[in-house]
Amino acid sequence: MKALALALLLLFIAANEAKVYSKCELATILKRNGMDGYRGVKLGDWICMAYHESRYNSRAVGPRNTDGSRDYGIFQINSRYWCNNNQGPTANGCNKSCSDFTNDDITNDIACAKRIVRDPQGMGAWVAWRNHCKGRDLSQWTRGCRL
Ligand SMILES: [Ca+2]
Repeated sequence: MKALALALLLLFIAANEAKVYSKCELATILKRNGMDGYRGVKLGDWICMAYHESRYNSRAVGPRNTDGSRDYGIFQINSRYWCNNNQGPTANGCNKSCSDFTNDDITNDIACAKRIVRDPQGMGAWVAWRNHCKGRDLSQWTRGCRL
């Protein structure tokens, strides 16, 4: 009985542990989903952005922004514009619940990121990309990955 309780506890912990992708794991998934060169955005831009936004943590939820919104998941998708967290006004441009962006299946996160980058500001939508990736040599972000 004790062993069962322990097993259940471990299972519970595992289920709640954040999924943190490795650089190359993420690069492979993004490439497979057509992100390399999407709207002229290179794979390195996406990887660099995701690193600085979420440290590759697919369950990351950011602190409250000044407008009351929050940012969700590996790409830190914003609840004011792109998803609904039922905590204030949203344009919900990706027509998703924000909780769709905090699970380990990043397929819909990718679809929404593609939608975001189609807007005129492109990758500039991500502050971390502007501050850490824009105009830089991004070769390190795909280095050592078999793509
Ligand atoms: Ca997801």
